[in-house]
Amino acid sequence: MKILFIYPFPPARTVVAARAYHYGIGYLSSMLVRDGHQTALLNLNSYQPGVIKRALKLFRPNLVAISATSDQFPLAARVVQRINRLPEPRPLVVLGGLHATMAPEEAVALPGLLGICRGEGDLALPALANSLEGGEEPWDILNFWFRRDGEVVENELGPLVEDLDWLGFPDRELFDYRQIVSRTGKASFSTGRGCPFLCPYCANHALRKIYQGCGRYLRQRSPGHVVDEVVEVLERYKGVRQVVFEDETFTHNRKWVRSFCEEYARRVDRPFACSTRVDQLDENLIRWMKEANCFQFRLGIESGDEELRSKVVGKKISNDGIRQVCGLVHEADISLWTFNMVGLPGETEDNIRQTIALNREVQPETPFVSVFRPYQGTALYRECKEKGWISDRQVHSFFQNVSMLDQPSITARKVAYYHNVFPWEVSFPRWAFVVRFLSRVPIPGTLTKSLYDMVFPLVLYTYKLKRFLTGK
Ligand code: B12
Repeated sequence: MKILFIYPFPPARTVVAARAYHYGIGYLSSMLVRDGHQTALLNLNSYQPGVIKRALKLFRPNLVAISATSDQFPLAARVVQRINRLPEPRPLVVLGGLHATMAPEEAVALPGLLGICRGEGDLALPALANSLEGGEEPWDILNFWFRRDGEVVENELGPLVEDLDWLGFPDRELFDYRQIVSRTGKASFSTGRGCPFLCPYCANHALRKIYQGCGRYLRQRSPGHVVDEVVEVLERYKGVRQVVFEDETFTHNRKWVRSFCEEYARRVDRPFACSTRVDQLDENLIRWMKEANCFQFRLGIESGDEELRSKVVGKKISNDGIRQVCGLVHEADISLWTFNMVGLPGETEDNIRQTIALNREVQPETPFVSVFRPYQGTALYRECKEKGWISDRQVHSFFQNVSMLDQPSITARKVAYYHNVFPWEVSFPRWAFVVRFLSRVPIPGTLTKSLYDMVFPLVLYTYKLKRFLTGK
């Protein structure tokens, strides 16, 4: 059977997100191919009805499989609507991903869907494709909620795949990976699923609860299997200069890291980057990783205010702890990225200034900043909802500076302002006055847009220039 994946990617303010790899779709495709099905992918960067129609005409899929997180859901909904308006015969359409998992009622309510997949689809989607191909009734397939004659059939979640190595490698050809590598010089990998921490803003605590009784939520591939994949990717796609591990907390299991580092150092000759938490790093880990050619740590600072970081973000990590670990990272001559948020529930301007100050102290090569967005299904979403802080403002893109919150401690306009000035205040304080000025000139008729939004792409070139000048 022919399955067309659609990956709706809302327009970003930057060119960075133009085309990216998606592990979920990669794994689903390889599982479908293993069962003898044929897959294709349509990357959508905006609502392009003509492109959708042409793709369907060209590939003639029996099933369309759309993947969406919450930011992607509004665009995904328009795609479903568009397919539903095409003349018969139309393909069946299913939707899966984070939004369908966390807000299944909203997702399954989309007219024109056969159903939605809650949670991991590695077994569920092939089961659906096999059953449709065999002319069977699909209504009892685990993980799926189906729309059937005006009713919703809610199937339970099936067991989680315990041995991730069994899944094999995710399909990269589907994404034209050669092009991704030639554009970025990077290849990215996922070494496991889940996270041991329960931060109330992140999906993981909710997912852990949803999967209760379905087996172990936190799983890791074996180090050998991960390195096998890296070696295969490096052989197949020439031009990879850096390897990136995208897991949320790469170093949570010391024993695993140790054995991974030994294997990686022995078999791979490319530098790697990874994300982790400050409290999951120490001198020994940093040394092992440096020896294995780790060139970059991406660490979540989130807020410069300890109370906010601990009570709202759920990370009980002190500022001193952050200073100390970032110092060790610099001492080891490893590049540092930090992740930060502005517009957190209860946050004040003072708090944001503390975040800027802490970032200045620890001197990241790149300080990333996002506007806090409460995601449905999380504890922080519920809290903001109860307080009546969630506005009806639509956020269409990952990189927008629009806060969804209307809260007493800070206005949405101020949050947008700090989102704009943040990287400049941290990395180029002498030039920040330009951005401060541009960000204070509002574009009439808009809530958060300022003159700065019109010159925003410049920020990218500034970092490129900095990297060029410093050779990093
Ligand atoms: C790796 C990762 C990234 C990577 C790559 C993401 C990608 N495109 O693959 C990077 C670093 C790029 C990234 C970026 C962002 N991320 Co991210 N990321 C993750 C992380 C840690 C793991 C995702 C993953 O690969 N899981 C493993 C794969 C196999 O699972 P999966 O993608 O969910 O797919 C499975 C199922 O969902 C299902 N499925 C998926 N699609 C479909 C479709 C059908 C038809 C079916 C049947 C099933 C199905 O089957 C798949 C296989 O089992 C998650 C945390 C988490 N626990 O999910 C956050 C997460 C997805 N990210 C999140 C966010 C917010 C972002 C950013 C917006 C952050 C920011 N402000 O910049 C950006 C988005 C920009 C971008 N370029 O994508 C949120 C999304 C929240 C939400 N409810 O929507 C999460 C959940 C973390 C959180 N804060 O809660 N991210």
